[in-house]
Amino acid sequence: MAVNALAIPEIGPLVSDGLSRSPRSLPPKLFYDAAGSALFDRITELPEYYLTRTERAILQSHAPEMIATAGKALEVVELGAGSASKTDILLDAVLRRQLRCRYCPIDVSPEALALAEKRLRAALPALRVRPVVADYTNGLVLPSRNGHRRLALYLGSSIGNFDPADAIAVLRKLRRHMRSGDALLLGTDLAKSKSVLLPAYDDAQGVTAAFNKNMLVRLNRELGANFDLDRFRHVAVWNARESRIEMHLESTARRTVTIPAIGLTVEFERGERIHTENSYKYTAAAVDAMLGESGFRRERTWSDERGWFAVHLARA
Ligand code: AVJ
Repeated sequence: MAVNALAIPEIGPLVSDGLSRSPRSLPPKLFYDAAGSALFDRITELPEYYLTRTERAILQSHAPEMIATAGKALEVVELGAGSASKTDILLDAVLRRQLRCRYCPIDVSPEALALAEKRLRAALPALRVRPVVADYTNGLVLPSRNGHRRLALYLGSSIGNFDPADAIAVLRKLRRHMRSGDALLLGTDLAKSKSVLLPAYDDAQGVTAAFNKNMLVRLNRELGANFDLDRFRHVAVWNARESRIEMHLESTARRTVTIPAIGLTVEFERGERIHTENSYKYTAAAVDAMLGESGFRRERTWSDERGWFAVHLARA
C-alpha cells in the first residue's frame, strides 16, 4: 500500500478562492478523484486524444536509448504517475541494465497508485515499488536516496497544466530533490494545428465533457453543492496567443448555486464560464527556456514523425 505523504489539501479553500474570483476558476488538480482518474484513463484511449499514444510510441521506440543516456544505477521517481500505464516501458529498459530498481510513483489518487503498484509488481518483480500519495505541487516528499542516480519522470505533458511561471516553480522544487548529474525525462505536447488540438479536448463521445463536469459532481458530493449538470456545458478553446488549450464549464442559464460546506453562494450569469484547465502546447524554444530557468539543461529530445509530441532528457 501507499506510504506516508504530504497532506493533500482540503478542497474547500481551493474551491472558495477559485469561484470567488473573476473570471471564475477551479484548479485542474480537482479533476483527479477516483472517478476523474478513471475518466482520464478513458480519455487516453480516445481516437482524438493523440497525446498518450504518441508519447507511448516514442517511449517504445527509444526507451533503451533514453535510459542509457540517463545513466547507470538509477532509482526512478515519477510525478503525477496516475496509473503509470506508459512507465512500464521505461522501467523494463532500466531493469535490463541493473538487477533491481526502486520506483516511487507520486500521485494525488491513491486508487490510481494502487492499480499501478499491483500491475507493476506482477509485471516486474525486480522493481521495488514505493508509492507516495501526495500533491507534488506542494513540494515533494521522497524516501531518502539510496546512493543511486535519480531519474525523475514527468510524462504526459502534465507540466502543461501550469502557466509558465508556475511550471518553473514546480520544476525548481523537483530540482531541489536532485543532484547535479541526475536526469529528468519530461514529456511535452507540441504546438500544432487547431484542427488537431480542439477535437483532442472535445471528443465525439463526450468523455472529455464528462471529465470536465466531474469537477461539479465532486463539489456536489463533497461540499453539498447543487450544481445542475444539465445547465453547464463543456467548452474547449484554443488560445493561440498563450499557446494553450483552455477548458471551461459554461452556465447555460442565469442561476444561483449554493455550496453549504464552504458557506458560498455563487450567482452565474447566462454564458458565464468557470475556467477549469489550461493545457500549454510547446515549441522547442519554450521548453529550453522553461528547463533553463529551473536549473536543468536539455540534453536530448525524441519526437514522433509528425512532430506532435516530444520527450526530453534534461540534466540537473
Ligand atoms: C494530464 C494534463 C496532460 O492537458 O491533456 C485531458 C489532461 N484535460 N483532457 C491534458 C486533460 C483534458 C491532460 N494532462
